[in-house]
Amino acid sequence: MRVTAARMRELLKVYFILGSNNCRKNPLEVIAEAIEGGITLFQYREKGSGALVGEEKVKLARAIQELCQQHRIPFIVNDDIELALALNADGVHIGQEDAPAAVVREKIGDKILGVSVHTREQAYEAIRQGADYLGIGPIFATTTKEDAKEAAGTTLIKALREDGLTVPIVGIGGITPDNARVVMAAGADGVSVITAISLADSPVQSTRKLYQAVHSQPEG
Ligand code: TZP
Ligand code: MG
Repeated sequence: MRVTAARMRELLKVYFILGSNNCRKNPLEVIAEAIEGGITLFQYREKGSGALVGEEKVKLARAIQELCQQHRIPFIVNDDIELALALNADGVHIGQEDAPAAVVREKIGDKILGVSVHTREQAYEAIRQGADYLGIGPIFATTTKEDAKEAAGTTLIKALREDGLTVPIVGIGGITPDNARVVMAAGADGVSVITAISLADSPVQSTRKLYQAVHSQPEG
């Protein structure tokens, strides 16, 4: 059975993304702390300079998946459909440069499918092709993604909500405990972050703060 929209919205609340090159210490330690702090979903995104490949990538993926399973945090793989299938991951996340969402949906069956979109057209197309949630960003400036587009703010999230679209949406890019509320107020169901947790002095504390920001009442 496909994930329900209601469950997907809950999973997106504090969505932590990480690859080995996003942290200064052992990724497993960082993820353990993030889990302790309250992340709701995890994505393994092993890419960019210094990223692991081949057996090393698979080995780390397996270790992270095991940790996530112990704590019942769904484990999503970025881009690498074959790895997701080989590990029986809970889902995959793809961008516009990857295979079309419909092709990926066909391959992964009922696993969770997330798609990054940058325009209204891309958003509707991703939904039509079977996305369970949309990733929208970069909302704020980020240096984490080497080929990231310019910060686009919350315009697209707001536009889709004004259209009446209820599909689960997560914001990404430069999100921190201090600006997470802005993303939620625009209509996102949650926030996805890399460095706000992976490079925090205390990943536990930073995750707790993100969790609080996402669950706090909108200002006004
Ligand atoms: N896609 C858009 S921005 C981004 C990705 C993967 C990087 C987000 O990283 P950070 O450190 O949370 O800004
Ligand atoms: Mg991709």
